[in-house]
Amino acid sequence: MSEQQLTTLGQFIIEKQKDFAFAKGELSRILRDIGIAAKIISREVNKAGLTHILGDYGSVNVQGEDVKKLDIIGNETFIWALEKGGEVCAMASEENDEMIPLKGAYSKSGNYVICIDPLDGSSNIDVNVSIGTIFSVYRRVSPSGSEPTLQDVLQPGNQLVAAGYVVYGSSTMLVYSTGKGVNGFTLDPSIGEFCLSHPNIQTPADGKIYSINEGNAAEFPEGIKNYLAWVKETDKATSRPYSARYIGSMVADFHRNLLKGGVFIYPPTAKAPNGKLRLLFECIPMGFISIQAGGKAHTGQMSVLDVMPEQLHQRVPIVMGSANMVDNVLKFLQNK
Ligand code: FDP
Repeated sequence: MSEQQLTTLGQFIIEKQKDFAFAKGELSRILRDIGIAAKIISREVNKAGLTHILGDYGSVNVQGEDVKKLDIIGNETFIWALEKGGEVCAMASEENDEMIPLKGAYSKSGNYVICIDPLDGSSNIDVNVSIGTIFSVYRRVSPSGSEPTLQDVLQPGNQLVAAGYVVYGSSTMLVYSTGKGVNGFTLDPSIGEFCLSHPNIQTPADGKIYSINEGNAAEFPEGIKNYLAWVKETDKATSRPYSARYIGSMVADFHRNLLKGGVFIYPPTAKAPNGKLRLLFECIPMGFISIQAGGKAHTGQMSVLDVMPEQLHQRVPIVMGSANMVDNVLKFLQNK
């Protein structure tokens, strides 16, 4: 693509602001700040092996400096970027037990809150496998200018204003939606900009990929065990057997399935009866993207966007991806 044809994330956000009557530019500024934080984290991820930021938080390097884990760096980068902006009054992070009221000069009067998983797939950081950032944006429910409350962040996905993710893979991509479709941007390191590379992403209704940690199969519900036996049968009409693809880094597994068609499942297990993934930080935002791209996202009980969060770190089972594949998994779950 010639440079004259490029659309940067910043240009795209400003263009799209016109879609929202009465928009005051606050959401646009939040998305811009998220883009800046993502570029900083991408830079840190890319040089992680060189600069002693792999490994456990709490240790000290040979120069006597604190070794910061990448997920701590990710968290701090988002707090810094959002405090500077002033549109966000509070943040909830996978890294913090409690909600974080932001302390920027204008934060208290910010009309939005953000939920964030700064570095998802962290068990993959030390081995140079793709990882990601997941974010979601809500309007606060407490009055502007007051102290933000837990109710501001404990909102169901059907109240989302925007959500998205960044995947730090063979290239860095930012994918987001404000409820009017899904667009993907690839970071061009030569100009330091996210450029529109995947406009209006539509996920295929069907696919041949299933993504699940099958090592836990003995603990899965009967319906999922039956589904896993079914995907391995040979049947030309339904393109079976399917392919198993599981990186163990949800953003990367999700991103591949979004583009190629597939289903991502993290079911309940005997050890984790609500599954492993977090409702606010992982399932709602990724479910929103899936649905916006024409896919589905379900807990087995209801659409993930209809779950009313009760706790910051609540977990839910999740089935999400290509619409027909999700429906099929749900059928197996119902028939057990
Ligand atoms: P991680 O623990 O490495 O941060 O919820 C986090 C997550 O990774 C997801 O990114 C990933 O899909 C899942 O956990 C992997 O869990 P299992 O190892 O149980 O499969």
